[in-house]
Amino acid sequence: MAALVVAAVMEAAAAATYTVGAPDGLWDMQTDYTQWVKTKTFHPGDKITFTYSPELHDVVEVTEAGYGACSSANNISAFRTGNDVVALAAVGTRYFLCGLTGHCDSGMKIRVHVVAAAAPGPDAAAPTSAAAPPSARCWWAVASAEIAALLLPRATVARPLW
Ligand SMILES: [Cu+2]
Repeated sequence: MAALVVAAVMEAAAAATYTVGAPDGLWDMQTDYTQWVKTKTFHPGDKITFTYSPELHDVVEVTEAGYGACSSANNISAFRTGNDVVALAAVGTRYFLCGLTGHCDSGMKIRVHVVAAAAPGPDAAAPTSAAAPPSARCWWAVASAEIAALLLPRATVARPLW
């Protein structure tokens, strides 16, 4: 039973890969990424894929300040293959934008919150080991039972039916 529960939790926590903007868009100038991320919950181990035409766009990972200012001047990393897979390795917030002039200002930016996977609940409380001590047999109960056992046959014998 415990193994089944663990397996179920592992299944629920399996890493996922999300294509940014999909299914209604991709990495483009039309998609509302604020809306898109609201439909997802990102956990460490998940990946996001930016799919786009490298002639039209790129992907730059930036700091929060860079995200706010639409500036890739102090970028963390840059991608431009058109099919860029980014691993969300740890809890935290990641910021990406398109580095082409004007694209970020037009909304081509995304902020991804990576949150811890729901932890399995605390282990069920171990069954209490404070079992009631074995009930002591009262000496008087034992004694009276033995006395009765001794007396009963004699009583029977002592009263022949003739
Ligand atoms: Cu662009």
